Amino acid sequence: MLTQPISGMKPGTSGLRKKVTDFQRPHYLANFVQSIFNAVRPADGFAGKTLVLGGDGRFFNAEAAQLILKMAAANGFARVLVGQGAILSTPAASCVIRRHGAFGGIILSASHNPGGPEGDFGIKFNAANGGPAPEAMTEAMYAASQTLTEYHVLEAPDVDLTRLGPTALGAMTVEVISPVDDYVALMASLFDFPALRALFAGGFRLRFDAMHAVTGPYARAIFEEALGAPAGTVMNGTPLPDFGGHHPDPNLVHAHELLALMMGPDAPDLGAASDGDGDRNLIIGRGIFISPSDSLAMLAANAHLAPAYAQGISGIARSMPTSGAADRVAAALGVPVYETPTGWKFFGNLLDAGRVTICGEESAGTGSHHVREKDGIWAVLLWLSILARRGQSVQQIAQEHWFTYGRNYYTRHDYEEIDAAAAAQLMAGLRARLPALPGATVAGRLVATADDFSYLDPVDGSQSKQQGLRVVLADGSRIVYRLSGTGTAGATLRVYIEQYEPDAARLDLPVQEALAPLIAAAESLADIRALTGRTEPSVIT
Ligand code: VG1
Ligand code: CO
Repeated sequence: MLTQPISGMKPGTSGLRKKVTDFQRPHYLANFVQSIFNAVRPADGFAGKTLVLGGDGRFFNAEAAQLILKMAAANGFARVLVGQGAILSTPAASCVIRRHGAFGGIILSASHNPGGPEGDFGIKFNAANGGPAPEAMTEAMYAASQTLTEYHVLEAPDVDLTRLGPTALGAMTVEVISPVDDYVALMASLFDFPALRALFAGGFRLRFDAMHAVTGPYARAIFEEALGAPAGTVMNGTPLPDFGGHHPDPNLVHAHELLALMMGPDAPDLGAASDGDGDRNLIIGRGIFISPSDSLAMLAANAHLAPAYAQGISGIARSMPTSGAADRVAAALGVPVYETPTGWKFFGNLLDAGRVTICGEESAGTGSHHVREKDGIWAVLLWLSILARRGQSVQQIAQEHWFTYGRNYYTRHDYEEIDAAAAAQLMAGLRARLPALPGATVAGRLVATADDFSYLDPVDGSQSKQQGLRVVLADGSRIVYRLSGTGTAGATLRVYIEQYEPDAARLDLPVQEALAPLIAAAESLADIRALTGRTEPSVIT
């Protein structure tokens, strides 16, 4: 089929994300899928190769999957493993790619972004290691999209994706697989399921909010069926194409029903939630929210309590804006810590090289070397394992952790959908002022360093520049500014604020209060009000 390049097909932090209405434009999806194939095609083509396909079930998932199957057939793939109903969570897709030795996979998801006809859609490619395409690969896809003149699609009727098993599509085989089986087997190999069954049999109460997104079937199969938690443990467990009209974003704003339950008089022992595509996690104990940065540190410190990590961990990686809480754990364990740019694609090389076992991001993402994506249900299972072995509450574990390591007070303030030009101006202005900042006073403290984060991958030597502006104060406190790479309208400014508190008497302050001077400084340093017209952030996490 002849076509013409379409502008703007530049993958961001996690794949190409646009409005559903963009993806519905003539040739749009086909152009991008062909650009992926052109960018990753080996010299000898796709003969004999297997592709994995699935998505988070959002609006347009089913139509997109049918087109991609016909394009995979016309591009010469031998086989596509597709989740039943074209469903696969992001971590499950990573698991299936690895278990079946696939060439790679296509995941249809815009993660935590809202869905429905007016919502967002997205598409990402994962390589043979199960991880998100590295930057060089996404750059090649973008380049391919800019010179595309034709795409290949087989003329054929739609494939029935409701029935498990193989179907021929041209010379290719479409194998419909259970979206959950491989993933459940992997989880059972990492964790002590009998011990977790005993935990629930003893009356432990979990509430898992699937937010009407992809994790519902996975959570039911694992928590309710395999581990014997009572029916109703999983709430909002039926995936809906528009997520019930909500943002499937597991944070304190969008998971407010769960938050209210966990702060109430009859709170369960553990509250958790995941996002649209199942790679994020929110952890709330009875009466206490655990920030994702703290959760990463606490999981790393206690990972040895689960069978998969009983021999210890080789290292920890965290994205640059993620708090330094995990660094203190790494130091205590005597293992290295790596600071990478935002986005899971930067962890792949470190995991493949065995340099790290546990990775995490402040945006509610944690994972390990078991797959090459962050993994929401995995994080809940590791928390459950720790709670089972330690026999303490989430609150006790958090307090002991802070007592041992000190506490990294942390918050992120997001200014969503601001004018893109104003956002660029704000960042450029601040970037230009960075060299003059060291030695100046901010929030009553001296600025120690100020820079634009750049990352040199220690495994393949690739470099990624302009990954966030950081202002570090003499006491180690930090303010970080960066623009989101996952939005579909305007620009989103993220401001990350962190302060370390070693004083045992000051470990239980309200977070926004503990950080108030830094929050005020972050606003004035970047002139946020004047440049964006916003007097307050749209979301605080
Ligand atoms: C955000 C988060 C980042 C995460 C990415 C994808 O990116 O900050 O940590 O890896 O989303 O997560 P950005 O560029 O908007 O800050 V998901 O769950 O959307 O696949
Ligand atoms: Co996600």
